[in-house]
Amino acid sequence: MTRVSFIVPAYNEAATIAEVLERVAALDFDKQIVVVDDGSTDGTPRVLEDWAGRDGVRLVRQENRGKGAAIRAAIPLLDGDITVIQDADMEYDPADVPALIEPIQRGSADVVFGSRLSGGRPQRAYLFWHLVGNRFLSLLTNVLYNTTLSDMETGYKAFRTDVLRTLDLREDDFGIEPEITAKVCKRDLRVYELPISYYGRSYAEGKKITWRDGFKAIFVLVRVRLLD
Ligand SMILES: Nc1nc2c(ncn2[C@@H]2O[C@H](COP(=O)(O)OP(=O)(O)OP(=O)(O)O)[C@@H](O)[C@H]2O)c(=O)[nH]1
Ligand SMILES: [Mg+2]
Repeated sequence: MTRVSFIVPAYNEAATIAEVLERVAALDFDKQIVVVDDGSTDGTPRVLEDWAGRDGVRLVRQENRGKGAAIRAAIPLLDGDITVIQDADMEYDPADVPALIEPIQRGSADVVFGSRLSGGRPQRAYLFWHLVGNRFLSLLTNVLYNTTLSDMETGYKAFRTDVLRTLDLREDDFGIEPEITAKVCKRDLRVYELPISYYGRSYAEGKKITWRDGFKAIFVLVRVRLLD
């Protein structure tokens, strides 16, 4: 049976982290859950106390350095065959994970992206300029790397763990998403995508990514293409 590792980056997610972890824990796989809380200032650490010491759960605490640093801190601890990045904000539904990892389990894919922009249901209908930005960044990815991804910025990415380990990730902040996409596409890996649901939240509800991260994504996509 495949063992699945979940990386859960969590920064000030007290409202949703417990539900996310319960839904992940309820999935019917052999699994490991690595939660990285770097300096949350809300009730997140208190919620996580209940999860410390549970079977297959690892908690990492460190100084706040961003989503990328959180993901990178988790990588050396992974012991599953497949790794899924699971945001802590309930935008991405763990019920989509079995479908997400299936192409890896059957031996067809090395990496699978869950796409919010290819007909998954339901989708929150909001944030027009984010949609424009995500479509543009995906188009740029496809031009630079000769791929056909519809949502390179998606938070739901699944990997063969040995492949994830070799990506040599360096970004600390949200630059990790274009860095992962670029490095995966640059190498001769089998990348698949499939539609997922997306229960998007607003900035008032705690969303943290901004237009600055969008500009940085352009820079990272081009840099990896030309230099790395
Ligand atoms: N540990 C840690 N997690 C973070 C940090 N910044 C963001 N995250 C987590 O990364 C995930 C994505 O952050 P969001 O604010 O939801 O970003 P978003 O704008 O919704 O973008 P996506 O969900 O990635 O499309 C959430 O689980 C956050 O808690 C950070 O500095 N440290
Ligand atoms: Mg989010």
